Amino acid sequence: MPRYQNIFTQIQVRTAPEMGVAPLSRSYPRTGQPFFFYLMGKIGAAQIGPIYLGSLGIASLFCGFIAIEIIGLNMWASVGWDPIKFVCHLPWLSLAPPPPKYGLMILPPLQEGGWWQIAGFFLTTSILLWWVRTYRRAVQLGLGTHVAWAFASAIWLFLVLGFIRPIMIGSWSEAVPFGIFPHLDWTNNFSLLHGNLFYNPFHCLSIAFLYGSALLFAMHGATILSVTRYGGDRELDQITDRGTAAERAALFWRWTMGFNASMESIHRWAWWFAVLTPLVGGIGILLTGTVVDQWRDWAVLHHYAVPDQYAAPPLPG
Ligand code: 07D
Ligand code: 07D
Repeated sequence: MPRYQNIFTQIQVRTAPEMGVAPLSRSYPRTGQPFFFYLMGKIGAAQIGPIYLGSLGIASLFCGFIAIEIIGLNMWASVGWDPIKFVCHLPWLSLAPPPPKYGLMILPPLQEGGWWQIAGFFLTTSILLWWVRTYRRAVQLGLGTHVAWAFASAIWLFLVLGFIRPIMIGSWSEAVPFGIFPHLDWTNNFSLLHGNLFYNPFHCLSIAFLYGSALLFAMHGATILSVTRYGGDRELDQITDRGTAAERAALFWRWTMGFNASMESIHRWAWWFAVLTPLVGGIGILLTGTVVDQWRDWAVLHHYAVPDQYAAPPLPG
């Protein structure tokens, strides 16, 4: 049975479902009767399941469900329980954190941020449990824990935005509201209140890593797709069947830009760029309102902006 399928692999094999390797130590059995789905086979593996849920997975989904339920019901209540309004207005509905007068109070009145706090607690617990699950599944399969640490980087930014920074400032009101457009309004207001986030060097770094991630992803995806005709998508075979796809791919980059990553290092480049995006971003957010209140004033102070918006700083000397 072919193990590596990509978008160009035309044949979909229908045979006994593959159950995967046995886990290294005792764990729950995998659940669900596996089945084949033709359309999924067009974009990945056609076999769906079995899945490993385990106690952490169930606890995480349970907490996530409670969080979504609290957010959804509060939003629905805010339009007078009208189902049509709920659906039509959903992107604009909000569940906001407590107002500033409650500071860091645990469980203020439910209608004044109490529900936000309970939902936040369950959402955070759900995300942390899912993190432990990714870590434990990797260890069980004898893998490295790279996925878990990359996820931890996103969780760092999430915790800075909704937990660590509000605690450092002393008010839950600093945290992000739940809601599709409301969280964008919060993002915009955050930048305006703190004197233009573009002057925060960690925001700059985060953007460079974000754009860099997109560039690297495009380069790597394009490179591998361009050598699938030589079996380049079968990454494992490339270790033994040398002289075809991987070498051509590397040579392409050496010839076009003078330097080529190796088959291993390109994945380290991608991992680091992606991980550094929220990691440096979280540092930038944590510094805002704690160490630096107004980023443009701070830039003026450090001579990379002048008080006049449209003038460049003078040259040194
Ligand atoms: C494609 C993987 C799949 C994930 C998806 C998102 C939810 C939310 C809503 C319960 C790439 C699932 C969405 C579970 C359900 C409710 C009310 C990942 C992929 C499809 N944002 N943000 C979005 C979150 C912050 C910002 C979209 C989450 C910060 C801007 C979606 C968080 C700031 C824009 C979303 C979070 C910020 C968005 C698409 C958490 C600064 C957009 C996300 C937990 C970083 C874009 C209408 C996407 C948009 C968008 C989710 C935090 C800024 C709703 C879960 C506070 C400027 N954000 N965001 O595809 O279209 O991610 O908004 O921290 O323009 Mg956001
Ligand atoms: C949100 C990590 C948490 C997510 C987790 C996932 C679920 C379930 C469900 C799959 C995204 C939880 C998952 C709940 C999923 C299913 C079904 C990562 C998150 C744990 N900015 N900006 C960034 C740009 C401006 C502002 C980063 C560009 C303006 C604020 C990024 C521009 C103002 C914050 C970035 C621009 C402003 C940011 C986010 C351009 C608004 C942040 C990186 C071209 C007017 C965040 C330091 C990331 C940050 C951030 C890009 C402009 C405000 C690089 C390109 C000036 C307040 N901005 N920004 O990975 O870290 O997010 O800042 O104008 O907090 Mg910005």
